[in-house]
Amino acid sequence: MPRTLSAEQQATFDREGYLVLRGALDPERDLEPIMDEFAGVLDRLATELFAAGEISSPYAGFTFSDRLTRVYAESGKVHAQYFDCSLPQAKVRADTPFWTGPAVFALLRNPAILDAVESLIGTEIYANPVQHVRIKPPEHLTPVNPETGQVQLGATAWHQDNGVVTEDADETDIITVWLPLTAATQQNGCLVVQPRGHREGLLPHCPFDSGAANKNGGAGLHIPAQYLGEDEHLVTLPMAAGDVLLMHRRTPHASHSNTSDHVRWSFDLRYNPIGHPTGRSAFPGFVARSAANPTAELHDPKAWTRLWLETRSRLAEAADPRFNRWDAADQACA
Ligand SMILES: O=C(O)CCC(=O)C(=O)O
Ligand SMILES: [Fe+2]
Repeated sequence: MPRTLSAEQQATFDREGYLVLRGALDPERDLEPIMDEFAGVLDRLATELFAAGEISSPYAGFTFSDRLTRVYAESGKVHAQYFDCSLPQAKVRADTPFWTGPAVFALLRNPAILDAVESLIGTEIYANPVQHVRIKPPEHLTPVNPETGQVQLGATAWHQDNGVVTEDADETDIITVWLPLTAATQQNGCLVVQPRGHREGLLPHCPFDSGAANKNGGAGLHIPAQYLGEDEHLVTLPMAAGDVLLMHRRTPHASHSNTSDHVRWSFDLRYNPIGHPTGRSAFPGFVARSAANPTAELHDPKAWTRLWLETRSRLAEAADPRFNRWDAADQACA
């Protein structure tokens, strides 16, 4: 596998708005350290919940998927924020959990990922702070949110990533990099994309009513169905561990519900040219690669964690920043 994209791959990305790189990562070298790190995070969560009397067993000795599912089921809550490498968009507290461990940082700096991104946006690469781990639990084993009656962390509604950042970043060439840690299948909720949809410009996005807001994080923004292409033109993207999806910021995409018995586990990362607006200025990014100024690159995972800790302290004291430009009262949302 060449480390940089071929002319044909670049042309495919430009034309279709996405590109799957099969086997771009080595699961053992690139993904297993992350899974080991998350086993530790889950162990801590289970220990804390057990100590607090919220679960009757720490469920040690189970696989990651089964342990997580049991902990979520018995505590009645999907503890997604505990694992995520970003803060929530609202109500950040001084102790809001997040996870920015060294294995996650190594993924953000993974040379194969940065080489592919470099082919698309050049050598000056900023790790955009819109980054998440998504551990989507089996829907039939996961309790609904007792307040809203809605699925917690179910399907992701149709959206463009450009639509979920602020408008200052509309012209920033943000590349989305989506990758599964374990196989993503139609059954466990892999991604679906609308090929060539990136050529239609930015489509209207509407917030869900508050009851459904947990569906897609944040304000639960989604593109109303009438703005999307015909179903037969949509492409479902099963992916194996090691595969990497590159997406244009205006490619409409969604993901299925997890109807399997195991978690669907993925990361979505974003990169943009250094110095351009990230669309989430309240959150910290960092220089992942720079040929022009290599000393500006961040190599220390602890320094990355400090950026998020400082951000958390600042946001805990402040009013919620504005993350969303769309209004439910807009004509497009009627
Ligand atoms: O993983 C998902 O379900 C959604 C991911 C997504 O929207 C993204 O990577 O931009
Ligand atoms: Fe997205």
